[in-house]
Amino acid sequence: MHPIAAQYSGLYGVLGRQRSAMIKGIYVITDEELIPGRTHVDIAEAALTGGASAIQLRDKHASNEQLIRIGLEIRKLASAAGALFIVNDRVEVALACSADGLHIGQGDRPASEVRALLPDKILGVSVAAPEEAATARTDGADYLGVGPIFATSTKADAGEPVGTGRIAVMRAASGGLPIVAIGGINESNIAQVAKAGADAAAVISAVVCADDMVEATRGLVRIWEESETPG
Ligand code: TZP
Ligand code: MG
Repeated sequence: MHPIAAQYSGLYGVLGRQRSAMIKGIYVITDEELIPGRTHVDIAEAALTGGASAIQLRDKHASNEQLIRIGLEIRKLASAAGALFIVNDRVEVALACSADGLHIGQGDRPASEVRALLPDKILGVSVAAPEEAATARTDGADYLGVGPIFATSTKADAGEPVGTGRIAVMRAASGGLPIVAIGGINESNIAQVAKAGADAAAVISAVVCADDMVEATRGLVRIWEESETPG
């Protein structure tokens, strides 16, 4: 490697470790389609009040313009709460809202391309197989989304549940990147996810469909803190 390139790759390595260290706890993903009238901002505000450490703005249908307006609101709320703000899929929205990061799946733009566009942001990549985990790391991912851990009806094409055992398998394949477990996680099973060694648990319906979103988030945070494994 050219010495200048080596110097920069070392710098990105340091930045990456700092970014990765912030991925922990309860990560709430917004979804306006589950409960009519519950907006992305309502969900984010409640989740942050309840102690979520990260909010992801996820909307497959809204325009970039609409999402930028919403994202700017969530940006302010997350900053005030000391939480991370991550955008799903949309590079332009993440940039326009000064989000902390972007989350992409295997069907989105390649992670290496997104990393080049967003050198300073947290980059999360959903992975289903150990080879995808290794590639995501090489491409510059800061954390891996792994799931669905349990059955979920929130994402139609999520696939069969992989179980909590997949968390350790993916971590081994990723060279130690933080793992965000997702899919069907709720207050009755989140302790298993923490004990399996996940760094964070991402939830949609467990918060968005709860009668009281603040209390639901608080409950998940409490169980997580009681159950997480050190390190
Ligand atoms: N990716 C894998 S499963 C899933 C996503 C976005 C849906 C998670 O939703 P829920 O309601 O927490 O099961
Ligand atoms: Mg995607």
